[in-house]
Amino acid sequence: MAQPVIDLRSDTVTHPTAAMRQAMAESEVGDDQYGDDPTVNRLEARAAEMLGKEAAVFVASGTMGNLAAVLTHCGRGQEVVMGSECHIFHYESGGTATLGGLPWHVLPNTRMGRIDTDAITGAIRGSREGHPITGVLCLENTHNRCGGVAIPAADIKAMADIAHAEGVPVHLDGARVFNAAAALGVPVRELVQDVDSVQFCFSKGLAAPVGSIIVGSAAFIERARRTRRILGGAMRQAGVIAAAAYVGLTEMVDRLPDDHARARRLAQGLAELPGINVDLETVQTNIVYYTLDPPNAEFAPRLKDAGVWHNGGAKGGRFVTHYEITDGDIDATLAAARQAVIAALAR
Ligand code: TLP
Repeated sequence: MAQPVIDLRSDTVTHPTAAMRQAMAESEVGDDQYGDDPTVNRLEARAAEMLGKEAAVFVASGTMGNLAAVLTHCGRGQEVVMGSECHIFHYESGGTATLGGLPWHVLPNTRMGRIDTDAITGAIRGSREGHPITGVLCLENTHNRCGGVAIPAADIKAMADIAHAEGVPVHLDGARVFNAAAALGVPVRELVQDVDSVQFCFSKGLAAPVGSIIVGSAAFIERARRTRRILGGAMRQAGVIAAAAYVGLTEMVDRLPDDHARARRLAQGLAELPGINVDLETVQTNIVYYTLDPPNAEFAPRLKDAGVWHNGGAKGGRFVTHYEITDGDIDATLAAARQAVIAALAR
């Protein structure tokens, strides 16, 4: 019989929980474009309240949340300031530039997912006619490509304050902001208090099948609703999916530290294997990046043969833990990784 798959490619691969499926089946729905869907309304109210903001709007994906938020902040031709490792820069198909006519100003991310405050100061444009007008500063927390690091509120504030002093709003890609709050042991609202808008995802560690949300001031969210409609993202009986997202928000947040502990154990185990390097300082949440030195094209395929899926190539890759990953899965992954490394050494 084929081995069961241990799927560590991402926390996006999770299946809805039994409670989610039940809530979906029983959800009360209405036409959301008339504001009539009670389940969507309840989700938006709860998300806004948890993040300490006035309002929220439910969207189809994290990418749509970032896109709608950035387009709402910026007028056509305004410049988007972002970090060199951020998701908006790497994985959103250039949407804000393509659809919004927004040029990008990319600043180096530090190893720990921050952007140097002097660099932000230098990036914000003055009034010179030849310069684009700075439209928004985008931050990310947890920072995916920087190892899933959790950025404390003080560091978010230091970066945001510079933008705000120049009248530039700040958007946070908080796809995994609840992981950040769990890792730092603070209420999520503390992490977002200094930014103007936040996008966070229900379909990652919170395990819902679909959906993200933008939160911000009531006036901003009203404008973001219009942007969502422009993008074709205004929905009808979306309570069917909002019901699962609501279960994610109310039942899946408190268990995130379990994912973090498993990621930590995986990272420590991998770091002990010859030829595998892990920057353990950056392993703070549910993401583990590693590099292979020397490169080893066999490593990922061998893991796959052993039933362990992750995103990896000859030079390294990424594992992500989530609620379907058990302690036994971590043991099995480490055993498979050990085998793969030994096989490479024997050649
Ligand atoms: N990230 C995915 C991939 O696209 C890389 C993953 O597996 O981690 N912001 C951040 C920080 C994200 O990590 C992601 C998804 C998104 C936004 C986009 O969310 P979706 O996939 O719902 O559009």
